[in-house]
Amino acid sequence: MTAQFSNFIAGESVRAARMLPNINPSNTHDVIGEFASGSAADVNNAVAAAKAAFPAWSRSNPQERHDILKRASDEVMARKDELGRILSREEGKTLAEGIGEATRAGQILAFFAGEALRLNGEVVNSIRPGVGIEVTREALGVIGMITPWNFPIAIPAWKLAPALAYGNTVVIKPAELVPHSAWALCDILHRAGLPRGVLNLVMGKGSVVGQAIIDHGDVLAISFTGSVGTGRRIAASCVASTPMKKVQLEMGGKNPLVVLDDADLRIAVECAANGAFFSTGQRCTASSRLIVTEGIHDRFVAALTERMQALVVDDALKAGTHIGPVVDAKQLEVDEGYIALGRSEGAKLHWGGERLNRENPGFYLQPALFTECTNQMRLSREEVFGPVASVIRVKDYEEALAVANDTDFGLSSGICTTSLKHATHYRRNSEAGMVMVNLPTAGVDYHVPFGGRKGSSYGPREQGAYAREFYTTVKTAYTFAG
Ligand code: UN1
Repeated sequence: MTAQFSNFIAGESVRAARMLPNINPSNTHDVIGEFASGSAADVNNAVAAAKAAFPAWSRSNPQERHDILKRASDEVMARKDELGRILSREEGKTLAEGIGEATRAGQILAFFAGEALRLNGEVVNSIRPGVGIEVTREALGVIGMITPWNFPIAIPAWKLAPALAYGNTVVIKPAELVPHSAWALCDILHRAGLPRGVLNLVMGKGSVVGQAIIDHGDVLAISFTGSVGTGRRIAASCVASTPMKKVQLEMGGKNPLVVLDDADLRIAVECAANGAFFSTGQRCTASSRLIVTEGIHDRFVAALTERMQALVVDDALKAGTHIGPVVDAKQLEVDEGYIALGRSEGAKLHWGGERLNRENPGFYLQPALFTECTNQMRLSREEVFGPVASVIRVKDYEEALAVANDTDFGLSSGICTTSLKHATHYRRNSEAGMVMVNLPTAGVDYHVPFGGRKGSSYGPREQGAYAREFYTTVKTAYTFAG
């Protein structure tokens, strides 16, 4: 019998009227389990539980919040191989990537365990005699979270951990393609000792569960990672609702990786292969525009093609696989649509882009490299969210920088160069939230701010101590002591 996974509301496992199968993208015969597909009524119950739990949790001893998050971190670390396997089986990134992501989730939980103790304020002199000013941070209340399928455990962890550390209560809806990882994380946090109602998991469809969370008047803030279109709608509805909701959006990218003539070719190829194709290119930080100066262009394309030919595309759980399958049939259709579009726009499909058959039926796609691209093509402007990269040839550094910044997005941006002058200039002038020198645009540390500009992000940064900006609200208290 297929395993069944229920929602988690008010400290109880709650069965849903409808269930959705969770299918392994490496092998569509493999049904991982049936997961609750919640309703608006489930969301109402979850929000009511979170609201009831808030007064006590927001005033709880920071040592208690620390200890719970630390216990959860310890369990994630102890079970990282198993959790990584759960993740890779439902999402399709390789087992090494899955274990790496589970480890990241464990590290995030430990970091925010410490943050619960570190939350501080300021004492300021007033301009009025005898008056003292205290600036403190307080928890917001019930926070709604809507998380994407491409980081099934790390993104729930980096939203949940700060929310809980600073004393908020939560209703979370993970992406319906990958509920198992989020379910496992919530199970761990619950057993680590969270009081009932502090964390509620409602799985299911965005149009039902996500919408009900966004529309609920007792949800005071929404943290969302996903597409620009959905993000824009969420922000508009957060502003239109009463009371207005605080909102944090992490959306797409069309991240440039500049390769200059003086780059170390080996490093540049590694950055491009990793940034563009690892995790099947399904990262908002993926390097999808490779902007290459003409002196190194042909050598770079040849070396990158050779590197791509050595990448093994296969079952995510199989040893030796470098690139797992695309997440599902719909995303595969999107990827293939962009490959066809690129050709019709006049870009040259230099290598890859073929569908592949493997031992089991899955959504296997060879990474695709386009050359002769312009930055005006839709292929170079729209996020594909697959293993597809465009090479854009430019004359010199100045043109490379201009092309890199000519985008509606601004998440991550990279440059490969041995020139201190160009690296420094690029760091200062790149219009992105994160800049990488001789490193891939994707793959970030967990203890520093994450986020971007323009169409990539909206609202305060995630991760590191900066996360407190979203997950707390500031109070300025004036006291006249007489
Ligand atoms: C990373 O590149 O390490 O959805 C993180 C995403 C991002 C996370 C990327 N929010 O791809």
